[in-house]
Amino acid sequence: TPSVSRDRALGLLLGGALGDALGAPFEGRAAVDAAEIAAVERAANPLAHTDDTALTLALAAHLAARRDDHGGLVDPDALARELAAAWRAEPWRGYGPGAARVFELIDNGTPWRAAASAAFGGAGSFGNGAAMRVAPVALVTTSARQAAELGARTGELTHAHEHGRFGAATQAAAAYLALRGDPARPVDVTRFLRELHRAVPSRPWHEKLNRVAELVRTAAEPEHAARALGNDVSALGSVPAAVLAFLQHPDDPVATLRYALRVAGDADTIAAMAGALAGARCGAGAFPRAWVDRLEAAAALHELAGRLAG
Ligand code: F2R
Ligand code: MG
Ligand code: MG
Ligand code: MG
Repeated sequence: TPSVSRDRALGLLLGGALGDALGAPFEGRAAVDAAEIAAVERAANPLAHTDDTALTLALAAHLAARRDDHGGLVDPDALARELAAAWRAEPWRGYGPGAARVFELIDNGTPWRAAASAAFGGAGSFGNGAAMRVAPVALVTTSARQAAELGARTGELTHAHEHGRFGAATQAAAAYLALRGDPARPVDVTRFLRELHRAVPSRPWHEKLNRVAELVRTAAEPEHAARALGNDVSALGSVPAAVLAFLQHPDDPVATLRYALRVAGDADTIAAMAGALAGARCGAGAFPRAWVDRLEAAAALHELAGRLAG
């Protein structure tokens, strides 16, 4: 497999962080309009990230350290402890209540499988927390299928419900396809979505991905996409909208981010996932310099991109 350029590795990481930080003020809102987004873009304040980026940083650091050691791609027990340590260090980053409880158990020594399985009365979490952090998996894998499998394995550390895992698998495969596609050729939407179908053996996911295809075909507005796909904190109710935001504007990361923010609902997370896909395809240079300079996590993301590229 040809190597990943530093620009695209950095784009994947910065795109996720920009979506998270630009979307944070809008999280939970029923609607977001273009003027509000423009005001957040124009402001000069630092762009603070939330749990989405905090956990992405922890996962990316784990992948980079494993790569330097020539170990397996992940060490699940160690990764679970590192994710829990990221929560412990900054519990105020906006974590979901289920996630906080799982991390607290792991941090206190409970094995991750027991901790994740105990969530929500034993159902496990179907939140999008596994999907929102997973994009860096695309940087160390060599096929969409492998990205999906590794994504699911990193997801089940906290998300025992199948939809939590499927969300991570879908977003990981999408990030792989975005990263490995030729940016000089238009994205083949049908083929892209066919690969995502293969990544997730699940009727409800296939049904959502079919709707994504139709919404691309009709150039649906974000408000309509939110109703057709969902925009909530569940994986099934947010990952499809993020994939759609990317596929609506695959060669314009700023347009992808704005579309994702206007989907509203879990805006930070939908924009983080969409931004990672856009940056993976178009590279870091496609984001406005002024936004990147405001990112609180910029230095850490640059360092990790250097270690994960190549
Ligand atoms: N949690 C938030 N934002 C709202 C709170 C913000 C915070 N209080 C603040 O402003 O400071 N954002 C972050 O959480 C989402 C990722 O969630 P994750 O990590 O999957 O967490 P959790 O708690 O496991 O799941 C999220 C919610 O989904 C519902 N849910 C999940 N599984 C369920 C099940 N089996 N049965 C019923 N409900 C289930 C619950 O409502 C969970 O709280 C991202 O948006 C991130 O930005
Ligand atoms: Mg968040
Ligand atoms: Mg969120
Ligand atoms: Mg390197």
